[in-house]
Amino acid sequence: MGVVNVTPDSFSDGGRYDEIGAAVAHATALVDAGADLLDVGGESTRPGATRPLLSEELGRVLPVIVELVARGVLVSVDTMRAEVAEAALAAGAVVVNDVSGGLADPDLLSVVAEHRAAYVAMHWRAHAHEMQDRASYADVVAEVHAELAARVEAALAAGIAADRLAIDPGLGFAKTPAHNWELLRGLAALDGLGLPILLGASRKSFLGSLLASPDGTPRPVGEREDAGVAVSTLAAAAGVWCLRVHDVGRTVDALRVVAAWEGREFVGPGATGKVGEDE
Ligand code: PMM
Repeated sequence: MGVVNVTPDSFSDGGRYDEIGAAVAHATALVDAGADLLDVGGESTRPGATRPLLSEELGRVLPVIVELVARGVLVSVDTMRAEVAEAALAAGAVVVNDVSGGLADPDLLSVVAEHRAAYVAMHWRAHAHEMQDRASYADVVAEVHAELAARVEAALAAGIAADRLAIDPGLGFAKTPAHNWELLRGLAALDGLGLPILLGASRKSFLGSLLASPDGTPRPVGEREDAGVAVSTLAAAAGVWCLRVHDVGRTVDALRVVAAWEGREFVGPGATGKVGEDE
């Protein structure tokens, strides 16, 4: 899943793709690099961010979605709002990626159900301005598992079919770096929910902290890509279904390595490489 943030303030690429033409060009490059699906979002969820108006969010994402759908690209909309999900699905998006797992806007789940769309329920506790105050757990793996299970129940109760659901532990959302690493170590526990797992680690601040210089300065956003690819590699080897990333090309290379290592054929757009083909 390639990330297309159409926001002026996202932490990693905010301000770069906030104009339709630039966003579509960026999106097309991600598809060329091997993305199966593009996640178009118009609300920054970085810690401390303020929410855009509904009209602003719609105005950012809809023109880009319309353009990408017209080009035959599979589109996911990254939104917490029922109205945005409705408009995006009507325009041809096929997945709703809701970082709040249906908590921010309870109407969103029935919109997804009515459209028979796919739904990603991410673990979430609060909007960006207060989420880091909620980063408190006795057992982060058990609590994220339980809270996600409740969101899955809500999605099923709203009429979303089980085979249209995926879950995401929500790295960085109401989580400290230590919580993120614990969740990654405990990823297998989420398998208990029996659903595909999506993971978004790309460029996140826990990687900046991990790679901080000796004086404690976090590694800048633009220099975290190799660490993100390392997380993607390990996650894919652990069976994660979908990786939400900014650098699609390098991630696809990593996934090809994992497939070759496991003796599997790489399945992806434009995939031609088979294990051993050039020996
Ligand atoms: N992270 C961000 C935005 N949307 N969606 C899902 N499902 N999982 C994530 O981890 C996630 C997300 C924030 O990252 P960005 O600002 O780089 O898009």
